[in-house]
Amino acid sequence: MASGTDRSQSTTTNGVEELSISKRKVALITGITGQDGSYLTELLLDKGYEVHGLIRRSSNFNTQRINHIYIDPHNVHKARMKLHYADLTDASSLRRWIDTISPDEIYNLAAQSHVAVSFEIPDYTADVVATGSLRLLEALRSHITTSGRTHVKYYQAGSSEMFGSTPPPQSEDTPFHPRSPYAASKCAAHWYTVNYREAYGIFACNGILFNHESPRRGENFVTRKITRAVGRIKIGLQSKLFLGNLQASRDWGFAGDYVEAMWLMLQQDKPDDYVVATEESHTVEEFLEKAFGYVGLNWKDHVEIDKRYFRPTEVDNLKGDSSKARKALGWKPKVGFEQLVKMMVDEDVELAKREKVLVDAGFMDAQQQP
Ligand code: NDP
Ligand code: GDR
Repeated sequence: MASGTDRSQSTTTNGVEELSISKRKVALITGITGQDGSYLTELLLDKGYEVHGLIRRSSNFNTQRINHIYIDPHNVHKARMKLHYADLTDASSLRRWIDTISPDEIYNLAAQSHVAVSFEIPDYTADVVATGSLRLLEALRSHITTSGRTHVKYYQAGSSEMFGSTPPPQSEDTPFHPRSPYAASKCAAHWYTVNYREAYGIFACNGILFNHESPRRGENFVTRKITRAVGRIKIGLQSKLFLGNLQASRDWGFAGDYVEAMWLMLQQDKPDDYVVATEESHTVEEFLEKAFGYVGLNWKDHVEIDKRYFRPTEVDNLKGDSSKARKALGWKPKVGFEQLVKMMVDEDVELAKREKVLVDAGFMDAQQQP
């Protein structure tokens, strides 16, 4: 699906089309195939942007979350989302695409984003999350220097994991104490972003986002792991769910709400850093109670603890203070905890029903997940 297109290929000989294209804002998103990338793309397309996404090469297509908004690039009148191969570990690709696309806004969402996995592949996590962000900032700095396009804005996907063991409520003034290679790498990316803002005057913002979930959440994050299991247990495709620490507490919001905060940060007159959170925290156990209870099940009948899912160092308690974002950006979450759980369970019950049809027809093993 990725193409080698550039902006000039989007223009036509039709004057009206060319005018509207030249006036259109252009966004570049890394991590477009991820949960947040898909919601942000929808938001920006709705606002009339042309959206370019960098995707990495994989042996299977990794574009499931954005397939529904993909239009063949040969359809120049309609295709406003374009995909290009690049990788945060490949500086030359980042530099080339920034120069070719000439974006007005860059959203750096790409990451090895799984905290537990970062203990298994720490070098790679640092390479993508920390040094990858530095590569992108450096490519942007070089682009601005050579093109004179000083208005380009940059968003860095920071994380509440940076606060780690510092007790809640956590705000922009709370000291970082990262508890994983992932979190330490996000701290580096945060400070690279601050430094490029101070050293070169680049419009660069850090969004310090607390956990945000959705039916598009990766299936090995705890909320989706739970709602997938609830759906499959309800439909009779599985009976047990193995989890780790149930006492960790998280400030869980809806991803669709959080991408709006990213966009708002880049619409301000001055660059700054913002915490984005619901200001409500719940334990994994509370999530279990709500999700299983919603479909009339008792989580205690199905959940077993597996030590494999405990982390060498845990983040016990996250609860954000997002008063700055609420005041300065006029942002607030629309979806609350209960609504989020129901939205995810509803979608995963439907997904399990579709799986059941395949299992019953002999096209899929019940143990197998698509
Ligand atoms: P996902 O894991 O769903 O998406 C990560 C994206 O990064 C995917 O598109 C992935 O591609 C891409 N990616 C991974 N490695 C590379 C690489 N080497 N080069 C280029 N692209 C790469 O994350 P989310 O959408 O949930 O999160 C978006 C960002 O926000 C991440 O940086 C995450 O760390 C951060 N964050 C997320 C929070 C959350 O609660 N969701 C909270 C705070 C911060 P592929 O599809 O091929 O795997
Ligand atoms: P987190 O999300 O580490 O907060 O990072 P995750 O859903 O992985 O874990 C949340 C909490 O649940 C506990 N837990 C389990 N976690 C997983 N994944 N699997 C289990 O079986 C399990 N059992 C219990 C964890 O120990 C933890 O305490 C997410 C990611 O999106 C990051 O990229 C992002 O930066 C932060 O949120 C904010």
